[in-house]
Amino acid sequence: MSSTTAPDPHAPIAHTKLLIGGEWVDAADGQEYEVLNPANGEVVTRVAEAGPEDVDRAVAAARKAFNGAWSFMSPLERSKRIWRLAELIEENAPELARLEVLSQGKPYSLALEGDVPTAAKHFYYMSGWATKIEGNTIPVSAGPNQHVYTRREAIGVVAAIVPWNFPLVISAWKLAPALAAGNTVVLKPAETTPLTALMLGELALQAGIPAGVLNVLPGFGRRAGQAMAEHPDVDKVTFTGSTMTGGRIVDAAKGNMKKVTLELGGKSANIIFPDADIEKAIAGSADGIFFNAGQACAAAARLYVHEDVYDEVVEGMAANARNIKVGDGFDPSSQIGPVANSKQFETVTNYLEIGVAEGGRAVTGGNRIGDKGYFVEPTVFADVSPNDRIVKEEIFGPVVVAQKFTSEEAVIAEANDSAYGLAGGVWTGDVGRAHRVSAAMRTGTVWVNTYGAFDPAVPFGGYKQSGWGREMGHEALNHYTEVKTVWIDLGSGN
Ligand code: TXE
Repeated sequence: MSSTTAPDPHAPIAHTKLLIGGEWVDAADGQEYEVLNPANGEVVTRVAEAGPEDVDRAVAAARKAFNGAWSFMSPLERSKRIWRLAELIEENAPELARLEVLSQGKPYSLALEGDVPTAAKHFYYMSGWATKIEGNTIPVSAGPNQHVYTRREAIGVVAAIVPWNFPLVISAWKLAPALAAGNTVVLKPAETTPLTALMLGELALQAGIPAGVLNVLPGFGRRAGQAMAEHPDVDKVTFTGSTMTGGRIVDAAKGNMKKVTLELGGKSANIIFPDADIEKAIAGSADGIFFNAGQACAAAARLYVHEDVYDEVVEGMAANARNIKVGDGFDPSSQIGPVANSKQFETVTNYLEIGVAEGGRAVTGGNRIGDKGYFVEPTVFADVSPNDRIVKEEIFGPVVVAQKFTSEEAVIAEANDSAYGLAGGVWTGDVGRAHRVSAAMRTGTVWVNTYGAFDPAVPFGGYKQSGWGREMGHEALNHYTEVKTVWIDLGSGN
């Protein structure tokens, strides 16, 4: 915990309206909804609820800014303002962290020292790219005196739809490259966690990012989100969330063939070989699943342990789980907070029952904690079978399922036996094995002797049903640009 004074959960919240074209406005139909604190169910505030008419207004504002101020700004100016936004995020870290805890539930220290600086880093990193988006000159064989080159141009108006597990960080994953490439954005935070996105909108204005470049619409997925994905004047949708909703977005985007990138669910396999540093593997694997109460798309949810070290690892994971202090995010001793909303709490507790019904053995955990708020015990299920629902399906809570394996070949087959392909982990002291298994895993990321490491420069995304495209790094930037080919016949000069 940093030395910053403890935040006041009841201090006023500055922004609860929609941000459209640089103005804070009510929803066109006057709708509002309550944001609840997942630690106690209390109403944190009411926010304006965007509907289709507000989406129209926000898209129009984004289009105007795209055709106007933002396009006319030099790459260097754009870069400086994105950099300034990163600085403002750092300068406002305590308030951003407070807002994140209020509606998401995570520990304040984690928000303050993790989420907020991470969000800033994405803007710092991407600000540098704004001045380095280059095309190529291409030698062609089609004839003499042909001059062919490409330009990378902004796509236009981007609809960014984000979830509730890392509201600020995932907004940054999308906004930073979108803005660096010169796009304008309509951002819809998840309905339960709109507060940091709204503050980000305020900070973008303070950073000199022109009105309309970033519009923020709190609202519900089936209403505002759907309207954004369907909107005929949106050029691209970038989405993070469930695979099921990703499918709906693809359908909705078809109308005008929007570009779509999706970062979806996962059920990542984490493999511990007997030649690994077992103590380090246990600590990393526990953090890989219990961090953020298991609400991470890349969570190390399926644990595969070699038979020689299985009992030791399972017991080590259970001991680690038992030691985790679960509590209100504003309690400095809390290491993980509640599950972030009532719907997700029902999902997780339902899976705990399914796990037992399927014959899984809860070595530790398996229950909710208390009867107020959405707290769930960190849970280790052992003796599960490959076809159990708790092994196949994404739980998205602090629940790990452990299985025993006997050979490298067998564990690779089991690890890859998943509809998802987001990430995976390998713990081994054998460098050959590390590379062999990494190459064999059908996932967008493989961590070796570590888990859950991220950096704004490093691409992240899924194989199979875990998504389309990549977040972060230069790869992400490409998803926010169109490639234009310019082909010129230079003539003969005669
Ligand atoms: O997700 P949704 P939910 C997984 C996790 C979780 C499950 C359900 O397994 O249990 O998804 O969570 C917006 N058109 N992940 O229901 O629906 C919605 O408003 C447009 C994994 O909360 O995917 C929110 O902003 N938008 C994940 C966002 O989609 C729509 C993170 C995510 O909500 C929409 C979160 C629609 N028709 C959940 N319907 C990850 N990959 O990290 C909803 N939304």
